[in-house]
Amino acid sequence: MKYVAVIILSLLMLQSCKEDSKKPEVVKPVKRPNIVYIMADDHAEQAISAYGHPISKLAPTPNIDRIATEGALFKNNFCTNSICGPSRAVVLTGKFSHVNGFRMNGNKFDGSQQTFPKLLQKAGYNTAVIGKWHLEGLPEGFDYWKILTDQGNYYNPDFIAVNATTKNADTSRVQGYATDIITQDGIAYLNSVKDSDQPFMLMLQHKAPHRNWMPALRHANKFDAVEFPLPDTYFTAHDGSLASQKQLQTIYKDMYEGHDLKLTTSKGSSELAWNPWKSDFERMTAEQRKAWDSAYQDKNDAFHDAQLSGKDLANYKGQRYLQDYLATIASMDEGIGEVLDYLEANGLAENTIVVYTTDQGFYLGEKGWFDKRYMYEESLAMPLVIKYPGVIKPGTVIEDLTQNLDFAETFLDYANAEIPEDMQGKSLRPLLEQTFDGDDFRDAVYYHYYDYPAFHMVKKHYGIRTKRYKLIHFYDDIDTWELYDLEEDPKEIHNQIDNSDYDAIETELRSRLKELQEEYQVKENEFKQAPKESVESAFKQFERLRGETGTSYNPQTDTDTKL
Ligand code: SGN
Ligand code: CA
Repeated sequence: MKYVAVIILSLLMLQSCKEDSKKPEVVKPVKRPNIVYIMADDHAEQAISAYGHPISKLAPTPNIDRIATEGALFKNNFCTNSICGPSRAVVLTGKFSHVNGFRMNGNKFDGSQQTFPKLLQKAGYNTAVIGKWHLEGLPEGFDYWKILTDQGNYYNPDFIAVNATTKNADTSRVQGYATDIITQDGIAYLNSVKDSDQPFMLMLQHKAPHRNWMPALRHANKFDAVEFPLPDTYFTAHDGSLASQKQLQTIYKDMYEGHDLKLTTSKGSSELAWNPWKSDFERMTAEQRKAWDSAYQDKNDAFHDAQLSGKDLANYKGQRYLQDYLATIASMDEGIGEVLDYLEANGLAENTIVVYTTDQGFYLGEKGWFDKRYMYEESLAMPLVIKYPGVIKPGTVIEDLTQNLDFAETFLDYANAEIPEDMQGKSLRPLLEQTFDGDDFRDAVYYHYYDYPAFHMVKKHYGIRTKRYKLIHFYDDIDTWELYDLEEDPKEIHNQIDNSDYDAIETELRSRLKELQEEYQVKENEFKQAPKESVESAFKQFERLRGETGTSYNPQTDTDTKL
């Protein structure tokens, strides 16, 4: 009898547990903030005016700056692995790539694992993701989602969403410009939850300003008359860094003249020069294409008239790249303004945390490059601004070392939900509220990039960055170490690894690096080299893809008649 009673009681408990897991937990009495997490793709700090870089002064981002002015700006926020999918997986899980399993683009995110949206949902939040996803598989842990397929397209993009009637994930093409569509969908979601008692968390994730930098038609000529300052490392020789010599991401060597730079084959023609993927342009409607061609006609004709070569051509390419890159940001900044205005107009601004960030930094001509991947500053840095009226003091500037690893913990902390022990970052709340009183929030960040051989052929590497120094080990094909003194050499041009003045620092960095690897549970098998043949064939394939347009420029060997 006793046993029967125990069994019945257990069954009842099990039943109530099951019901509990279906129902959101009882909301705690505090009013928990909503979270609007806006994330761009490849948006460099150099292109956000709140960070004050000369390029951004000529192409300001007033709405992103609004978040910084009303809240906090992080000056030393870094990604753990400078590439799209992996950075997003770190944000969702609060765990390094080697723990969440998503090491490089093309991996499939294990959606069954713990993520902060799932935990927020469990804690009673309504959750949504709109825009770029790029984790393969479909989002889990979201009450509403509508994602771009794969990398997404600027014009008339395809979205996957759950069909309300059939409950299947359906793909459909949406007419318009990706950034504007994502903004409008975000506002529609906000509109649908604004009157609910449930707090919400929206991830609004743009395609812009990702390659191939196609601006909205209204911005196609926005920067035509502007001359942007190209970095003084634009023609750097990469002495002392074999790893930097071996990439395929130099603006004047590797950019596709049609696809990337929107150059045409000859004067008067609207046919694009080298354009290995036609689909970005072919998916435009005839009307969009006509407007596009006429917007680009004058500058392309002027380009053909100028007959540029050598260094002049290399400089010109840098300008064209920046004009388009920054023009795609203009639409995004406008959209962010609309979202901020919406929150204000609907009485939501006070109780909503707004975050703006991107998946990783980007090169705007530093070292001659575009793209990201390296552990050098431009691509390691991840812009981050956060506002929460009444909680974060306007104009707060945070210099401490922080990472995308900390985002999940921060959101859970503000949602008053438990932060799981196995998350590897820490809540940024003490920094945001200026209550942190320890010596160092974090003395060093750990980094590991795996995506090789792949686009741009940046070799695998890992390393450590402290406030002042950086030590990197490129362990694939080449086995080289690099050490930079960021105070003496912020542009990372002088590798000090062989300079005996830095021996003591090197020893210290190596030992701290080891400790971090232990702390973060990095196993031996994380350092596998790619098979030699696959590297060779990838190099060939990407060099072929670059096309033989005859206009690539090598500042070290090419004689320049115009100099
Ligand atoms: C595409 C781009 C690359 C870029 C990767 C990764 N080429 O392949 O330049 O490095 O994506 O970008 S493209 O011309 O086809 O756009 S990421 O943001 O997804 O990591
Ligand atoms: Ca990216």
